[in-house]
Amino acid sequence: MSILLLGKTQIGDIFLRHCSTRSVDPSVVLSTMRFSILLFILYITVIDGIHSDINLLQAKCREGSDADYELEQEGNTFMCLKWSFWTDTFDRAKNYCQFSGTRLGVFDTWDKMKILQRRTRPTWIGLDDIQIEGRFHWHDGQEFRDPEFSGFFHRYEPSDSELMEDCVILQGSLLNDVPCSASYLFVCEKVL
Ligand SMILES: [Ca+2]
Ligand SMILES: [Ca+2]
Repeated sequence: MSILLLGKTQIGDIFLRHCSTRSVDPSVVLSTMRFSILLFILYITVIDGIHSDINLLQAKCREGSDADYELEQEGNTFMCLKWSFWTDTFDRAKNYCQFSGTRLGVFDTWDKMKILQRRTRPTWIGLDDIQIEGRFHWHDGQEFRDPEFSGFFHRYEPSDSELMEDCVILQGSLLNDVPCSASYLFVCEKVL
């Protein structure tokens, strides 16, 4: 409180006396203080910007009639996802997502795979080789190519076992192709 009662000149005098008794150059101290304040303002501005971007994505993720979509983050990657709590065939799961204007989840980077791997139960994702055997496509149209996506599947998968495995699930921590007629949980992705 007593500091508030001091005038600007008195504060300046105290500062100069403090510097001279400690043999410190006042201009160096002042420029260091100015630099620190600038850094602090910059930090606050950046953090504030990041928070408002996340809030914007969160709002976009939850807009619409289906309120079950949640924003999930891994590093700089954000995905807007809805995890089913019931099982269904691949086609029915795909149709369910499309009916809500979304798609089966496309997990085409390791950050996205890390989001998928938070789930432990087998789950359909947006990847299949239904059209051409052996050529998998993500449900954003992108082809699944090696070596770009090497390591996404389990060892010795995709196996197309008994020539009838065209749809992909998360199984354990990696992917496996299985018959599309099987029933699993699934994940829809709203593109932000
Ligand atoms: Ca196949
Ligand atoms: Ca397989």
